[in-house]
Amino acid sequence: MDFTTLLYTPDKGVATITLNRPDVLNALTSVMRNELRQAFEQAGADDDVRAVVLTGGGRGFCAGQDLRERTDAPTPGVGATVRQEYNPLILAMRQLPKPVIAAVNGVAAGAGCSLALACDLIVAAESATFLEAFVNIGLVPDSGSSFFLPYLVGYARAAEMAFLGERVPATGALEMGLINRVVPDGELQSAAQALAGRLAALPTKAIGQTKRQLNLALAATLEAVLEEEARGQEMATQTADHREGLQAFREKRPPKFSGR
Ligand code: LHQ
Repeated sequence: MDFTTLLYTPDKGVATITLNRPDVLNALTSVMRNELRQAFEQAGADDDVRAVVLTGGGRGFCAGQDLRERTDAPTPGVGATVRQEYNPLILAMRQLPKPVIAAVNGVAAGAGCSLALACDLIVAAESATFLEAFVNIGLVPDSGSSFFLPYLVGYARAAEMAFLGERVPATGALEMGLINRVVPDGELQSAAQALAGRLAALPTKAIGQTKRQLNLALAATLEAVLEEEARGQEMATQTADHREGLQAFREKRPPKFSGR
């Protein structure tokens, strides 16, 4: 299948999906979310693919929702967007019975951070950063961040990241258990491919079932948290602070939030 917003490259058992909107740090549009889900489905349907690498083209991994895609905030239908486009993508990644590795080459922000966290393993370049950017524009975590974040780093660190929306450098992310490995920038792709190659040579059915079991073991259901996130995002997009956050982003100035 031909994609317009990403590259899909199967090679020796490893399918590499490269987010390909580098000018906007691979911010997610509706087309891109749908293509991403299709790419994961394609990897799932192809028996020759036994591991997947997700990475970003250019200097960013993924800056989350494309904030220029929405021009008339508040958007009443954002809950539907989360339910119909983001949530099925996160579930497709987590339900894929094959290992998925994020090769985080630069900033992973908002839903872009969620996308990385939905992978099974995360390898990051030294210069990569992770931020739960939602709060900076008056929104709440979505796309599974409020599920995966406290599970990975514990409540206190999750709350700090989600409340403050600050950039966490790759080394800090490694220390807090958010990610698996940090490698020099120039070695990221080869390190991720080497890890994926190792995984692709392992018993794929057993790895798939192991993934299923580990996910089952996470007590709360992901579906319930995803639904709560969709409801919360619907509420947050109706606020004055979200409008101010968007406006400030577009005008390249710090936002002045009012609490309304
Ligand atoms: C962007 C973006 C972007 C468009 C950088 N969009 N252009 C939300 C709402 C509704 C439904 C469901 O879900 C969600 C989930 C979310 O993901 S909400 C969170 C959305 N993401 C953000 O708020 C992050 C916004 N971006 C940033 O804070 C910064 O750009 C980061 C920290 C990611 C990177 O900073 P820098 O490295 O300093 O790069 P930059 O800011 O200069 O960005 C480079 C270009 O990319 C720039 O364009 P320009 O034309 O000026 O070169 C940005 O405007 C563009 N860009 N993020 N999300």
